[in-house]
Amino acid sequence: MLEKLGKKFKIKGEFVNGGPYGSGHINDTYIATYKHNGKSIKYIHQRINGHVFKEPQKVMENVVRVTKHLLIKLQGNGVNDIERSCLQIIPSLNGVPYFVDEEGKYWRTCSFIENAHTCDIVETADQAFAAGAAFAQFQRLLVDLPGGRLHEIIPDFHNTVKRYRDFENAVEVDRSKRASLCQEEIAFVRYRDPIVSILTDLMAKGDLPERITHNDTKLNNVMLDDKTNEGLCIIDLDTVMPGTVLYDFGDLVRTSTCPAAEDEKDLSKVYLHVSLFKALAEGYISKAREFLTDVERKYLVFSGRLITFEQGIRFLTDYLKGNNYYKTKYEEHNLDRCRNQFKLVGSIEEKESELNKIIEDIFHN
Ligand code: ADP
Ligand code: GN1
Ligand code: MG
Repeated sequence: MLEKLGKKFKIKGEFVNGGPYGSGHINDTYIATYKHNGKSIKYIHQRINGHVFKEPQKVMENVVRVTKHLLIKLQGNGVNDIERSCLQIIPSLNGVPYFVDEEGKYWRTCSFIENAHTCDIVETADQAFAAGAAFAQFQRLLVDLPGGRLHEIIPDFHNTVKRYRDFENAVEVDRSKRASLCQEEIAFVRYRDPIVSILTDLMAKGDLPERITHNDTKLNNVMLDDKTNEGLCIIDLDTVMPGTVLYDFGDLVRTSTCPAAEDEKDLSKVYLHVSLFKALAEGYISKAREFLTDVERKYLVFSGRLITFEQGIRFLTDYLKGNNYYKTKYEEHNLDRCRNQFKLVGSIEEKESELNKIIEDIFHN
């Protein structure tokens, strides 16, 4: 299958082997190795999830605009490892950045970034720092993207009010007859109803600027250099679109400060680790200091709490609706993920004033 697929893209050389790759929840990712002029060259092929991304052409339009701009900026900044610092999209034989198969599914291909890795679970403060710095740099480089507004790939993607409404709707419909099994989690959500509109209200009032944001800043969406462990390249650009930088910082807090997997069932392992948070914030602010407004600064810690809460709501909603959105390995997987996220929300809430103090100290140093 991969060999046949590879022939649809401008790939040089002979197919050697390939297979499934990565641990994402949405798209299907494959790695393929080719031999060209005696050298081994790898590529990533991805089948875009058509259920989640209704207009894959628009996804790829955004990705191409963003990667082209990043490339120019990196060149201008004198970065020497440009090929490994920005995703390189390989066009299809027709010259477009995707190929549509006989089932109507969209595929894309990019160069494989060598000598780099992603982490599913944060292990060291250096990793948290690197992720924070890399995503802030990504936001910074996109501040002057020319052309019109990017496509809003998934409208209301981080609109927590809308996510809350979807959740209430799923409870009411109770399609899979599961609401009775998660009364505690439902109560957890409802108790926090007052916080859901805080960021959307600030955006609506114009107090939070709209910027180009990544919107899926999971730790495993940044490639770290094998040698230096520094952030090298931001990947998974499907949801790059207009948003607030707080969505990105919030998702970094969610995934880079807790030393356990997102689906860890032993909740004693799930908590916000303060020194990881400090490293993440230092990394992020080291590159974002110059463009963050006072309001953005003020809500950094809150964004971690809100985006983690929103993610828990999303997992719970998917569980209630019968697991149609995220890939799952077993029936209760989304419920376990939700419980995990809610445990982390509680931990962030407990430490909120300490974390705000850390942020203030970083800005004053
Ligand atoms: P998903 O949307 O499913 O999360 P990603 O684009 O994040 O898909 O890819 C899944 C994983 O594949 C990543 O976490 C990373 O480890 C690996 N990966 C993706 N793109 C590349 C690349 N260009 N070079 C090397 N590894 C990659
Ligand atoms: C999905 O594709 P992946 O695994 O990087 C999801 C994110 C969630 C994340 C939770 C398009 O990201 O929004 O935060 O799972 N992506 C989409 O792990 O919904
Ligand atoms: Mg990913």
